[in-house]
Amino acid sequence: MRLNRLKQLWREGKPAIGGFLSIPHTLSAEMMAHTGLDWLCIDMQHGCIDYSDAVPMLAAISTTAVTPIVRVPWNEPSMIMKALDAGAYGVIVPMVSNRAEAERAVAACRYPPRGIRSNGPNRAALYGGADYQKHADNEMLCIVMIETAEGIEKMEEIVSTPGVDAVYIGPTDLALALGLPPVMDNDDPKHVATVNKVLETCRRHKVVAAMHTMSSKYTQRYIDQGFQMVMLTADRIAMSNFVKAEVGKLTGWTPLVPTEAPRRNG
Ligand code: 3PY
Ligand code: MG
Repeated sequence: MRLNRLKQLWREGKPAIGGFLSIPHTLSAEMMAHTGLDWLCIDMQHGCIDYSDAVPMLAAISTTAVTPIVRVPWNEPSMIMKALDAGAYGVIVPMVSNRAEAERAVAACRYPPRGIRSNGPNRAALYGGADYQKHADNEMLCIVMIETAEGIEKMEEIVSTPGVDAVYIGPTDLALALGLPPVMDNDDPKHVATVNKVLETCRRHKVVAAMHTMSSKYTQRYIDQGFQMVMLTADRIAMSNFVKAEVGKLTGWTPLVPTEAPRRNG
């Protein structure tokens, strides 16, 4: 079976840097897969992406050695299983708030007797190999998100749930849970302290700590702190940031403010 490269990197104590895909197209997925990132996550929670978009995007990513991950819309076993059957090598499960929810996510990622995953790796066996079912439990990543008030309170029981491979912080939901504005790359002392507490809890339980950013500055900071899974950027952010920066460099021309289209008065 094809091995999960992220697991290999983590065993060697190395970080894995990745990106999110919110645009429902194979071309943007394939282009992002050719940028040097270790992993790409097809975001079915907040991205404009359906299952019929996600399957060809997984095929596009697998033209490269990039590890394909799916963020499922919710902690729902049938969606987790469909993502894995389509060839995701891991799922990111949002808003996990306690041990029971973490166990539910883990069980959906593992075949019996370890879990409740149903057999049917249609595309996964093409991508992973004919012996997929024999080794899948050891290669598929169950990554749960801590980003709710209850999840912060119960991080110890979530992080220590057997079968959880990594704990992924959603910075903006985490900020809301702390009563702060939903800001990414957040320096609020309350936010920083909570992020550090998740990292410390992960370290104690030998679970990978994962963090979501919007810049190389913060990605570097989290790598240096010991996060082993860090998101650098997303397709839509990269596209929009690059063009805005280029537009900003031009002189002798006034950029159109897109929301200010001419309107008829009266
Ligand atoms: C968050 O910021 O809450 C996330 O889940 C990142 O996508
Ligand atoms: Mg979130």
